[in-house]
Amino acid sequence: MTGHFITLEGGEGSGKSTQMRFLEQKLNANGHEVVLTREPGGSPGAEAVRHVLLSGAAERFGSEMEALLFAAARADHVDQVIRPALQDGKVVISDRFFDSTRVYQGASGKAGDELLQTLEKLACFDVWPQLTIILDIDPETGLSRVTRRLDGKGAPDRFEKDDLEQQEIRRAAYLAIAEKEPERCIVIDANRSEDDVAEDIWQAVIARLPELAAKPSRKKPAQARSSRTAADVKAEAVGTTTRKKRSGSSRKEDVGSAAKKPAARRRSRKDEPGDKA
Ligand code: ATM
Repeated sequence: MTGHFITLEGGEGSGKSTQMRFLEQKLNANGHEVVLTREPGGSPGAEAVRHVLLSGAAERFGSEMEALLFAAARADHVDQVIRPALQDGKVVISDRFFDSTRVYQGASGKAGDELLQTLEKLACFDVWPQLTIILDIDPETGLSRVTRRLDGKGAPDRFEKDDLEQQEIRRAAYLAIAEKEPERCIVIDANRSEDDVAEDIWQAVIARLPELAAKPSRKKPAQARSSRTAADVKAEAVGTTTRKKRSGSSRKEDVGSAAKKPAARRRSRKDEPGDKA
């Protein structure tokens, strides 16, 4: 896959949606085609599951059930939207991805690491973020931003209604992920002006993925560095063995045997391509 996959993560009110649009503009100005997407959702099937999750309909079944539903939505999103765009050489930026499940259903819920790792393997297979930008916000500041945003425009969703203590747990969980996976994650202080945050994000992107600072070369797509990093990070995160990627190799050759079955299943699907969020 010749594209690049960047995820944005953070607590409520951290400004992810605004910042992903700023980043899109910078990347477009550098000649890159960008797909903005989000989770839960991003494809028609996943958007249907988003509705169930954010309405709170699954809350009473517990965080493990919610984790399964988020993973089902993610599998569709990856298959229908993210993987095809990466295969086309685009830059995909997703507002939330599997770190949200680790934080919301894991750290601030009851879903265990083993379940979450299995779900990540099933849903993501060979699609792993090369860079995850964690927007770190003081929970009180974040919640007051959400309150201002919601003012008169509807009720908080299933997760926005959680209290300050939960938001503190989530913030700590994001920071712990960044500490554990520094090669994939970068933490940006989001308690500042939008412009300052946007500038730091851009500097982080071009430091980690320098090929994005230049115009894309149609003849020779920049690929080797990023796909190696993604595979390595995946192996580290989920404990699978990785094999060296050969040029022109099939997806089967990219990751360990534990993840081969879902690939065969997905290749046979005839679903409609997903939309952009
Ligand atoms: P947004 O508000 O960023 O659209 O996300 C919807 C909610 O879904 C978000 N909480 N709030 N507010 C976090 C939650 N969520 C999870 O709990 N687990 C997940 O895996 C994902 C992707 C989102």
